[in-house]
Amino acid sequence: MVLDLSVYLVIGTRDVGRGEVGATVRAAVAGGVSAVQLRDKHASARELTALAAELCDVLAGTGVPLLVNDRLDVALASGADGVHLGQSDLDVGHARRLAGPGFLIGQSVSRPEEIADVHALPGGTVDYLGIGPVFPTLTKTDARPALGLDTLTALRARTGLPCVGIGGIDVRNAPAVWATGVDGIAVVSAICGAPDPRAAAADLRGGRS
Ligand code: TZP
Ligand code: MG
Repeated sequence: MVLDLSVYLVIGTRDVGRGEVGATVRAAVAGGVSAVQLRDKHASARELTALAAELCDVLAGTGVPLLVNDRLDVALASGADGVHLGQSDLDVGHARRLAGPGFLIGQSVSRPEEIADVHALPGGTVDYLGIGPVFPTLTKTDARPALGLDTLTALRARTGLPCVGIGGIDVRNAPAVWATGVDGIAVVSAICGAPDPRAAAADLRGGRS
């Protein structure tokens, strides 16, 4: 699976409603979303596995990978393409050992030390970094303080790994985020909260200069 992070949709049942997750993903992919992460902090393991399997079906044949937030077990069990892990989740070294090669692993970072930790691991452990929150966001209640564009630029410059910015990104500020040198922008509300998720995805993609 080729990793195109350009417009990376992060979605869960609290963002659009249980019945709307599949339809929103389908519309967003039609608009140009290139990667999807299922992130649902309130779903049980069973609910999350069922939803991930449903999204695997939605994405089949599109070339768009599905990653599951937090839960490597759910990602593997459901047939997803990868997992996205934060600093308090299963560490990426153990995750790679369990998942083997060819499975996508993303890691959240917001400090230089966290990037150095990734660089200290064997090459190929982590496929991409999620850097954020770039701007203040109401979507993640326990988010760290916003980094701002200058810090995002500086963090991005520390690594050769693909990077995606996340947090408070919308169609207005997306061009400034692209200008930091990231490989993609990750959004929840800019697509999930839009009246037309397909058009929102297309607008975000179009902001790349
Ligand atoms: N991680 C850092 S900020 C964030 C996550 C999951 C939430 C992003 O949501 P939004 O609505 O795009 O600001
Ligand atoms: Mg996590």
